[in-house]
Amino acid sequence: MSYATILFAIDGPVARLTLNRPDKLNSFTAEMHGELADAFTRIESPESGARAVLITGTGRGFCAGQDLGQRRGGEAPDLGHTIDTLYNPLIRRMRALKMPIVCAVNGVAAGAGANFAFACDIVLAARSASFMQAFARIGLVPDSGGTWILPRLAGPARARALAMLAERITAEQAAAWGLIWQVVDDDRLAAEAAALAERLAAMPTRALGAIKMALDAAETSTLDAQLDRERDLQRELGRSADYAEGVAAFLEKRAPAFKGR
Ligand code: T3D
Repeated sequence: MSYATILFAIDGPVARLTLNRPDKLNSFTAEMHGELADAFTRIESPESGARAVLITGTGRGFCAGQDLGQRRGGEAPDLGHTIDTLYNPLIRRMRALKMPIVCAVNGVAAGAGANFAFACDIVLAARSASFMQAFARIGLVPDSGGTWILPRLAGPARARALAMLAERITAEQAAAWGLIWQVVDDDRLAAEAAALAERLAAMPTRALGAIKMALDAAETSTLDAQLDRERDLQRELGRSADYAEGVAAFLEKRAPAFKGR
């Protein structure tokens, strides 16, 4: 499938999605949002065979957020409209996707680009990469879930300073603050992220989707409600082919062959 602003391929069980506007640090345009939406529709299709997604960017940036060239001059734009129709559906879709999303942050991730990365399930970053909640520099509030995810990942004190000061932080700082999973050497990023996506794609997909859903739900649940949710999920997963295979493989002392069912 060929797109103008992203590269997209479903390679066996791994869907690879690469932002591809390197001269503008892969910043988001309406066209890119449309292409991402189309790619996610393909990934979600039961025929896709995808069981994990790998997201990265081309060139020296990961994503610099909204393309500000599209906001030049003229009348004040209705940003609520673009958030409502483009950014929020993208983040909601990523969080609802019933398979893990690995993000390989290859360079600067700024504005909505940073929060797009944080909406993925496991984030690796190149040692030279950086993160910036650029919004306050242009008079905006962190969007794409930034005000929700930052305090949860980094704690309220760091979230406030990150959002208000809009300073650029290193990948190592981001890892030390719990914003991302791991920093890897630049020349190892692509290989390590691909290996991680392939590893996740071979795991019991329904269980990974349930983990993702349960952890997100826990953010707004009581312990009581969460215990009930875990019971319900365990009941459902206990009837899955992958659970039967996992137990059989353990008892037979062999590697499991999960099918994502
Ligand atoms: O509008 C809505 O719909 C609401 C939604 C908003 C969501 C948002 O994301 S708001 C936040 C938007 N993003 C920013 O404010 C970040 C702007 N970019 C920067 O601050 C810096 O570029 C970086 C810190 C990301 C990287 O700095 P540096 O020095 O490494 O690179 P650079 O030289 O600034 O950028 C390289 C090129 O990319 C340059 O183009 P040129 O001069 O070589 O032709 C630059 O203009 C372009 N670029 C970088 N970011 C953007 C961009 N072009 C358009 N939009 C960008 N966001």
